[in-house]
Amino acid sequence: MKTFFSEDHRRHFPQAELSGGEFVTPFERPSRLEYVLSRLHERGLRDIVAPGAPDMEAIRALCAPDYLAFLETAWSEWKAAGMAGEIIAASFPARRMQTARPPRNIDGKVGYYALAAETAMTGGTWAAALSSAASAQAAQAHVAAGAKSAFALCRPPGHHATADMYGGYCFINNAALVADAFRRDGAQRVAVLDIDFHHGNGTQDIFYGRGDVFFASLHGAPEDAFPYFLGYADETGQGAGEGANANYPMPPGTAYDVWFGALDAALARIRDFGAEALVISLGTDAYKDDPISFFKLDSPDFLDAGVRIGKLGLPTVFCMEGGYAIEQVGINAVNVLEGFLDA
Ligand code: OKP
Ligand code: ZN
Repeated sequence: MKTFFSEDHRRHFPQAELSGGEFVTPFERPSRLEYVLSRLHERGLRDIVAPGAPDMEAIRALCAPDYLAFLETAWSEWKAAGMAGEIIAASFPARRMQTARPPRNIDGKVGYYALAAETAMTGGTWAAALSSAASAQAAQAHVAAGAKSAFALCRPPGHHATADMYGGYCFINNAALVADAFRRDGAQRVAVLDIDFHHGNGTQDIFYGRGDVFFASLHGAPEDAFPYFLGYADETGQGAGEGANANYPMPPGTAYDVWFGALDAALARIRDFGAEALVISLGTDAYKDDPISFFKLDSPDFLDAGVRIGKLGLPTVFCMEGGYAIEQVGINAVNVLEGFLDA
């Protein structure tokens, strides 16, 4: 399996994440990918290439134009307004406020386009987000050209980003770009399976009204876990998308004996849907020692999950999402890939 990876991810490294009322070094940090790269090498998956330039037309087809303009100019506007620190959202359009009109003031705009406050932006964030999207696009092109699978080693991750909001460490929804590209390349039906610990609210939102892309997510229940306001089991899609969304929320302490049942249920739905291509949002934060999550998967469980996914036999693109038990991120992510290849 070929890996697509851009060094430009390093251009996104804010110093601060708002966590528990204090600023901490972000959990989502560049060193995460070092562990994945070293594990890929260790396991002989050494075909690692840099993507070309991002396909901006496809990104513009996915995202709102005003949102993309915001991401591109946010840092210069923030600096021009005399802000001393990194970009952090503080004011949000909450219940019964105006949600259709972005303010002119950059502090207001940041809150308008953010879905949460933990995620800081800096001068390199836009370039890094584009490089992450480019890795996803290159992995998809590789599979569309006939490869059975590919790994997009994306950073920053993407599954919390909607067409018009950033947050949860995500700016551009890489998995959604891949799904849309498969559709454009001729797949009639595509599935996105999100095994990151957190609900893929962005991906769900993007495809909620569409019947051509099935979305399934296994995650910490919204009552207990970020992103808190989406991811319930009764969210099944709407309009043409009715029946094409499946959520598997699970409680604190969930281990593999329960988790794999949800995985098998999601895979059965994907098979029944008739998907011709598969996108995996590959987070490893369901791991037992993840510092911000509450599932109890062990490293061998990721290998088994990969086998189950591989048994679908679909052309598959893996997009890296979360995973913050840094030293195990590589083992767990590559375990999924190896299980898939051995299926
Ligand atoms: C992104 B991905 C830490 C709370 C963190 C945001 C989590 C974003 C997860 N005190 N809340 O899905 O792995
Ligand atoms: Zn996550």
